[in-house]
Amino acid sequence: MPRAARFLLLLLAGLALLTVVAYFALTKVTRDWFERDIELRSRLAVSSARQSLENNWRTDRARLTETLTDITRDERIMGAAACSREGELLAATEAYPREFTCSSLLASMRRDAPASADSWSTTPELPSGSVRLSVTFIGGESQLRRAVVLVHDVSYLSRRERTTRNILIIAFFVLSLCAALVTLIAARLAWRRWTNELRKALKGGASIEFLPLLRDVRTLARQLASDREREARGGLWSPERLRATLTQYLDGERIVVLANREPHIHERTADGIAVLHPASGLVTALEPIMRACSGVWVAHGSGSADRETVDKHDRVRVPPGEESYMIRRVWLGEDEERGYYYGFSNEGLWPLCHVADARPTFRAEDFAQYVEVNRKFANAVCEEVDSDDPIILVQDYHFALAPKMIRERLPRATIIAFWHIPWPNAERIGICPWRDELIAGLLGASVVGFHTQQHCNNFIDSVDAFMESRIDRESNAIVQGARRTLVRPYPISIEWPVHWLEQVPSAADAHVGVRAELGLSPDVLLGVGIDRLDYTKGIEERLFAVDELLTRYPEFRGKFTFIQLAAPSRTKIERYRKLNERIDEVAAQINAKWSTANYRPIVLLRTHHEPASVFRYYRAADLCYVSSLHDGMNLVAKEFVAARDDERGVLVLSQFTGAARDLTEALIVNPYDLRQASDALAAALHMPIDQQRERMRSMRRFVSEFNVYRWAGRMLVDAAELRRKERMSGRLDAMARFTRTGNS
Ligand code: ADQ
Repeated sequence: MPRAARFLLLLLAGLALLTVVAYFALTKVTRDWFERDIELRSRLAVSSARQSLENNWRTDRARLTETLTDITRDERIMGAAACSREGELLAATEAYPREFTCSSLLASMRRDAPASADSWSTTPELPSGSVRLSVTFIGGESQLRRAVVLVHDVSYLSRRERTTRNILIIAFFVLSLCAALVTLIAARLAWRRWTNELRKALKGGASIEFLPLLRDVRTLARQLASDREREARGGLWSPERLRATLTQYLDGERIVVLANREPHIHERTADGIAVLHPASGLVTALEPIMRACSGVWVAHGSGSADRETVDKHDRVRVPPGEESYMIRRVWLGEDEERGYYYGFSNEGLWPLCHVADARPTFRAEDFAQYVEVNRKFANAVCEEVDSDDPIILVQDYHFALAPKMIRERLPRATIIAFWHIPWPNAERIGICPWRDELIAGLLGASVVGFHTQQHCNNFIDSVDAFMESRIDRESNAIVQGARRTLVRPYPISIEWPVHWLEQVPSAADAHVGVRAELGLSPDVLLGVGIDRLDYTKGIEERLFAVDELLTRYPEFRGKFTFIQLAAPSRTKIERYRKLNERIDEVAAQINAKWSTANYRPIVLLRTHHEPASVFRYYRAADLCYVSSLHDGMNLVAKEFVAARDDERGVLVLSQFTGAARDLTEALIVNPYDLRQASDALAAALHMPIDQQRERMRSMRRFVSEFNVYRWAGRMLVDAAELRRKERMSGRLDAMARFTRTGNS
């Protein structure tokens, strides 16, 4: 509860207490005062009629009654009576209530008052309300000789008490209102003072040691405000919104994507030419963007039937049947592929950027091929553009040099370079003999994007360590001469909804179908792992975690099977071949340990699966375990979430993936810690349905909102903003030059 509200509540409680105390105190004081007043009046009334009362006491009852009637002329005295000392009623006015007999009154007085008292009073209740009876004695020697009883009307006393109570209640409400108002005003003033102070501090009033922090706060606040504004304006990101963004911010210009892997591969098979979709996170993310925006995707033509399917400009329209964009294929010779792809990219940069216990290998001849192939692709890109300021998306570590090469040919181009894998710290980057070339190459881009802020920070530190440039930390930009390169985090995602799901059976059907197909018991609990066969994915550790689960949780023996889909990848590299063999060995070892006549704990499917088939496995599983040892993002985790429209299934996710920052409702584990991982697997298998639903629902909400259209849209909007600024400053420069020439 806010402090002001707490204060106000306390104040109101205090006021209420004060009102109650004041009410009782005031009532008591007024009562005492009225009682004393009545006594005084009685005495005065009786003493003024004393002579007449004494004269007629026993002798003339009619005159005595008259005298009593005279006394009742006082408007507050309702009746009067004269009693003898024996308790006999001698005379009484008409209105005197006969139930108050002289004998009972004198008896009560004898009981309650001291013998010397010359007056006494009591307040009996009558059906018509309260009255006060006062007994006053007249006469000499014996106190009880002559008693005059007066009946006083005290109804006005109750009226007064009611009025007092009402006034106090009104006063309480008025005071409460005032207190609330005062608190509100005080709180607002305090808030304004605080925000003014903060604003002053942010404007530079703060001491110097806080400046970097303040800069960060300012940048963050600006970013959040503009994000919020943009998001509020556009709603959820979708292909339509992305198209609209392209038209609105970039005049509908088409996009040129440069990526090593092509999204549709034409392969020669026994049944003719087939179109395959590679197992690649980059393709999974980028392909929906191209379908939404159209343009050209420049890639290595790697399929056995690729050459047969292109036109004379090496282009082919895709996807088959839809044909919304074009692939421009670039052909590589064996040496080029060996040096650029297997060599420098995958034996050098891949292990350099992943902390996964693999040593990078750098060969000068590989790097030479890398340079040449980057130039070849950069040239192909420049051939595909249709203006001198196109929008070009350069993808991944295969093309670190291409942005600079393209910039040299198209100085006005908007180039966005996205690095799909982690960027390590400056010390580690420093071990690459061509680190300067890599960094300089990337700085040819207008925007360099990474999945996380940490990777951005590492990149900026690397620039700081190895390059001649100015770092504008306020806007996270690198300034070289008149050019700026923004360095920004853009966490990648998947399309939403995933179009492949239209071809996939429901979760219930997939559950039955997959188990039957693999010869598993229909009620076996199923875990699934889906990866390219890569040592960074932690497949070995994953299988060991299953072994640990069966060792420590005997209830799952014979009841839990883990299916590993592993698409062969980079098989020409020794490290990957060894991994292939090792995974086989580990799976066989675990199966030998726990298998029975009709039970297998590990099912290893070491083939490529088309996306619809991958999604069927996601839907059939009770859990998905993503155990990467280091991963930029990992889209498998997000795909599993997208597949589960039944809101069932549990995601167990390595803390070393970018996705662990987004999918916080997954069970997050350290994949090296087998005990912890096996505990998480057991927790997943034991998890009640409603908890599964709650977690899955929340993750689905996140992925649907932070989808790949948002990823692309934000990069394009940032690039457009930079482009607008550059055009503006270009125009200003031209004007300045014109003015100078005109003056000279
Ligand atoms: P990848 O290393 O390829 O991506 P990931 O993001 O998990 O890793 O994507 C893998 C893709 O391949 C998924 O779409 C998955 O469905 C598919 N796939 C995996 N195994 C398959 C199989 N056996 N058969 C068919 N398809 C399979 C790189 C980075 C990641 C980053 C992405 C996107 O390493 O960190 O998330 O780029 O930026």
